[in-house]
Amino acid sequence: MSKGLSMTAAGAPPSPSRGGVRGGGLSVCFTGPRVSFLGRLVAQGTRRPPPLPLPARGRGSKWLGLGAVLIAFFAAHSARADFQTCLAGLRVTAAAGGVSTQTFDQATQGLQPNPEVITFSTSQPEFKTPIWDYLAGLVDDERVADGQANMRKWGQAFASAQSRFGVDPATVAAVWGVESNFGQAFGNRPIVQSLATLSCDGRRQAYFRTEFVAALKILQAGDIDPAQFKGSWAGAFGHTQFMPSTFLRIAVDGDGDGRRDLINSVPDALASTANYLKKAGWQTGGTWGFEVKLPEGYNGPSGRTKKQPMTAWAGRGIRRVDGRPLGEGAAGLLLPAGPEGPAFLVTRNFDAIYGYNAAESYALAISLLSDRLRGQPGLKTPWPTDDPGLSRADRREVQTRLVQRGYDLQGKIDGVIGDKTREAIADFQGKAGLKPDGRASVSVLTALRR
Ligand SMILES: [Ca+2]
Repeated sequence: MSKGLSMTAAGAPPSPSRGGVRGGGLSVCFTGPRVSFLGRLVAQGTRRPPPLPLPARGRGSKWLGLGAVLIAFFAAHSARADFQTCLAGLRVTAAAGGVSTQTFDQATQGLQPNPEVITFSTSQPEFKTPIWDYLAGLVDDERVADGQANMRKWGQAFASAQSRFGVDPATVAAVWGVESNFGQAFGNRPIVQSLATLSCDGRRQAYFRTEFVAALKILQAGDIDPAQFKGSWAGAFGHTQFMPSTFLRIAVDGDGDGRRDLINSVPDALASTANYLKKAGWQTGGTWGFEVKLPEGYNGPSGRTKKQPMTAWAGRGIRRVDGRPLGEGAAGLLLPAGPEGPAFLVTRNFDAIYGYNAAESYALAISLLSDRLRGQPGLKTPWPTDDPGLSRADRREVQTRLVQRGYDLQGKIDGVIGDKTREAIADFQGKAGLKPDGRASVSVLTALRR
């Protein structure tokens, strides 16, 4: 599930980077007073060693240098020993969970921890992404066109998922589009290695141990080819970025070959997504909600979970922007940017999408994309900003124009606004007399086009 805002996976831990906007810009930081074994590995590897307490000068420096090398050597050696000790414990845990020793030994033979995933799990986003930037990248014309093409291409699989689980194609397609860009972005980190690493160090080790054991059970059942078992740093994988435990509970065989393969089978992934939403309370034939217009000076209740009957909302003067009646049932009033921005009445189906990845911005992205995939127009009410966000096509243009002006983006014209792009934008903004906030926005693109 999606990804900054980029890494969401069904059942994945809330992460700074879920859902579509896969974020770059992760700084190396380890929290807490304890230097973890991976911290030690990193200290020995990619990070510079700590400064020496004495001036490293003159005769003594050679010996001080040797001392630092020896310390690093023993630290790394000890870190690896810690990981092997941890793996031995995981072997016992996995066996208790029904994983055969053969499965465990095959999957973990020669396994080394990957410090990079700890870096991801402990890093904090440096930039708070405004909702309009988040949505502009996830719900753009390109994703709508790709989604509609895929709905035609996989029409039979969508229809089959709908008849089995009662979830309409546009909703399932929207999840697919946000989770993996319709199968274009799965993540390429080995799942077993990532989860073993996260089981032995960093935050939420108990959670990741459960996922680690679930991953081994998937391999043991033969659903996924071990060589292809790759995904996000947190262990989400496949077209719909399920976590292993979510896979065990929810994944279904959509193409009838007897395997549940969310990596190679689009029909399996679509059916599994529909099953997820159904289990999360999806009401067949219902809507996620709709955009509404508030009466002037509205100061009544709001919030996704504060549901009231539609009649109560109508009584408060709230109308659909398309002029149709509010309809039946109950809804909450969602105001993602306060009463001055777009407003939505959201139903239990919105909550089902929210269950996929617990962020209202994520659920709104899926909902708005599904409307666009149905051929409906976008939002009527503008976001309360004079500098809106950019589509991925526009973000690529920003990157292209930055490179033309001599900025080094390391060859990446990918529409993903990571640290390098942000730094270049901020520098350009400063020179252009704009506020140097590093945001890829309309004002920056306009200035770059001059
Ligand atoms: Ca299958």
